[in-house]
Amino acid sequence: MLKELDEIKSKATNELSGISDIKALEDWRVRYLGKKSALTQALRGLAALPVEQRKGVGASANETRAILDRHYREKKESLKQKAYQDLEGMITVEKDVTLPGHPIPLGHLHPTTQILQEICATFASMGFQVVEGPDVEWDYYNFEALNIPRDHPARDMWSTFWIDYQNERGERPMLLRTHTSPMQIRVMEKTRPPVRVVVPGKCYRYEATDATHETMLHQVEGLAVDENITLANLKGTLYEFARRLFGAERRVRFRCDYFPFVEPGVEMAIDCFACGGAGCRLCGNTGWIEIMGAGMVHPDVLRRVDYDPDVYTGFAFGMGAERIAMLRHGIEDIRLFYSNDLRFLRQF
Ligand code: 2NL
Repeated sequence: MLKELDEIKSKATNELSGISDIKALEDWRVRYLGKKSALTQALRGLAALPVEQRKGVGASANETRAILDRHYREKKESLKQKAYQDLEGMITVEKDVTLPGHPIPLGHLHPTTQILQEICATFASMGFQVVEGPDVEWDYYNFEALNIPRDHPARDMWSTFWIDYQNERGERPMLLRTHTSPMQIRVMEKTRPPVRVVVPGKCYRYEATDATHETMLHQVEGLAVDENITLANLKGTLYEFARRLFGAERRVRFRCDYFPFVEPGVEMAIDCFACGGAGCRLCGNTGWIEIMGAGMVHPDVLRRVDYDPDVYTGFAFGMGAERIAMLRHGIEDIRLFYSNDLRFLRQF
C-alpha cells in the first residue's frame, strides 16, 4: 500500500509538470484529488486494513494528499500569473501607435465674430483703438447725449427695449442700447482729443424679424475727434476701409443722409462687386450697395462732453456687422446667424 501511494505521488507530480493550461489542471485535480481518485479511495479503505498497518498508511496517504494539494495550488497560481502575462503581451501588441487617433471635433468662430474681428482689425491698423461698452445703457447715453431728447420725433427711429427698473420719478431710464454710440460718449467724457476708437457690440431693436431685421444685431461704430478733422478725413478713411474689405478696385459713393448726432450726415455705398455696377439682385438693380452711415459729429454732441467745437471736430460712422457679413458671403436671411443651424454655421 505504501508503495502504491509512492507511485501515485510520483506519477501525479510528473504529470503535473507537463500541464500548461487551467483546463488540464482541473482534469488532473479530479484524477488525483477527486472523490474517485485512487488516493481518496485509499483513505476510505483505511478502515478495512489491519490495525498495525492503518496508522502508517493513513499518515502516508494524508501526507501525499497534502503534498499533491500544495503542488496543485502552486501550479494554479503560476498558470494564473502566466495567463496575466500573456494578456499583457497581447495588449502591448495591440497598442499600434501608427493607427489614426479619434478626431476631436473642432469648432470655429461664429461668422459674426469673424467679421467683427476683421472690421476692427482694419480700423486698428489705421490707428483706431477697439473698446467695448455695456449692453444695458442709460437713456442719457443712448439718446440724450446724442441729440435725441425725450419726446423728440427722432426717437421714433429706434424701436427700443426698455428695462423695467423705475427711478424715483417713475421713469424707466434704462434700456438695451440701440447702437454702440453710447460707449463713444463714455470715451469722450473720460478722455481728451485726439480720440480714435471703434466700438463693436450687440445692439437691440424692438421690431418684427424678417430676412433683413433681427431684434439683436451687431454694430461697429467708429469715432475720430481731433483738431482739423474734416469730411475729407471721413471719406479717405472709409474709402480705405471699403477697399480693404471688399476689394482694391471698389468705388465709393457718398450721399446725404440724416442722423441726429451728426451734421452733415452721409450714407456710404460701394459699387456692386457682384455685377460690377450693371445691376443685379444683390444691389437691387442699382449697381450700388449701401454699407454704412456716417457724418461729422454734431457740435452739440461735442459740447455735451465738454469738447469745444471751435477747437475740435470729428467724424463718426456706424455699420451693421451682419449686413457686412451677408454681403461678403451672399447670405440672404439675417435670421440664419442666430438660429444655431450647424449646416449654416459650418460654411464659414
Ligand atoms: C448707421 C449709422 C452712424 C454714428 C453712427 C456717432 C456716434 C457719436 C457721435 C456721432 Cl458718439 N455719431 N455715430 C454717426 C453716423 C452714423 O451709424 O446706419 N449705423 C448702422
